[in-house]
Amino acid sequence: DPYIDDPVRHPALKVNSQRPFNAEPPPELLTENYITPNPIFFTRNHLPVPNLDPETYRLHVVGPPGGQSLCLSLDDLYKFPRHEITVTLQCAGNRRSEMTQFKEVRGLEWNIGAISTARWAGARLCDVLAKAGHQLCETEAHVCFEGLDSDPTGTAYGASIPLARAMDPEAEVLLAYEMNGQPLPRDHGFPVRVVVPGVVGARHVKWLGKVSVEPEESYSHWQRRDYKGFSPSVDWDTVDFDSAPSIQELPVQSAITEPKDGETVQSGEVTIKGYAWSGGGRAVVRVDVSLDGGLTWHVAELDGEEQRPRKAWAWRLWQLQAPVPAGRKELNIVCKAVDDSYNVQPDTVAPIWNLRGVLSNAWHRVHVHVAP
Ligand code: MTE
Ligand code: MO
Repeated sequence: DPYIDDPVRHPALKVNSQRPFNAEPPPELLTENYITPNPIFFTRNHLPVPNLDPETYRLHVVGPPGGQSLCLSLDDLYKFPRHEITVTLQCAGNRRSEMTQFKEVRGLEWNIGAISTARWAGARLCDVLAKAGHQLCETEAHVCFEGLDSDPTGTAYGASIPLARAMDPEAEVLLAYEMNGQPLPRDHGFPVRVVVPGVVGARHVKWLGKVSVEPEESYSHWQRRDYKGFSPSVDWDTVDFDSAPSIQELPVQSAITEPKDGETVQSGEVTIKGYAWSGGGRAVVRVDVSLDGGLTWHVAELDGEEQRPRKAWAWRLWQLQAPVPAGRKELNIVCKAVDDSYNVQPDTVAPIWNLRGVLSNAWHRVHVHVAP
């Protein structure tokens, strides 16, 4: 059993798959804290968790022709300027179960919890690449990452991002060795992972073993044959993975974490809570909430966390206290977020449905009963 050595996990996690381990926190725990506690941070593993020794761990950074390749220990990484940022990480498959309800898709049945937020610390990727002699001359190049987790044939997890993002100090791409003030937990990439603010979870390669600059995107399955979006008309017989770009920045997203679907709420006043986030550093500027399925709207109160322009890497938590209209027996609660490019969420799943069930960001809907 290649999974025998996997770490012990928190019992509150909702498990979608045991081997490999995939799990999300329940909605009400997800927005209890702005920073997700490490033990309940969602986990998305494609392979068994490697057990790496921090003493012998080395990160290989391939240098350019005429430059120097680096073989970095953890202590070597600590010598680069330490950079710390709050970043929300979301899986492309978050909220996939809502797509499944519309029409079958292939993938793990994530509810709304394949998203979490942490304070990450590490070396900036641009500093490490510069030390190896890389420059931003090849504007079309890509930085490829390889994990130290692998399948029985020895194939490692891999992904890539454009070199332009990697070399941009303002993009704040990290080689992170700390998560919320602790060494990374094993499930989240101990001892080193990539953190790419504003970009889909799949590029945040865990258990990082190798970094190289290549003329093409990573040839990994997860870069080329997965994590891409398609028209609702495309099925598994007609899909051409080469025809679509790999997902990088994610679209605007929000969801309701309280109350839960099917719950009974008191008459009088109802409190609604949730999260909202957008990719690419775009800030969430507003969350609209409806109690009547989208006929009339209230504006939710956003938390006070500071959002830097074009570097809003972390989610906003929001809440709304609203009177329950007299005589109502049920409420169709809906939320939708707006980001600072005025991108909005689509109202239904149908026009964004895709065979892999990624990029699921339709208005989130929760149906509750009102206590008599
Ligand atoms: N890195 C490696 N090496 N192996 C993986 O399976 N999964 C990716 C990414 N990095 C993965 C990986 C995916 S799809 C996601 S969504 C995030 O890690 C999840 O990170 P988390 O488990 O820390 O939440
Ligand atoms: Mo993912």
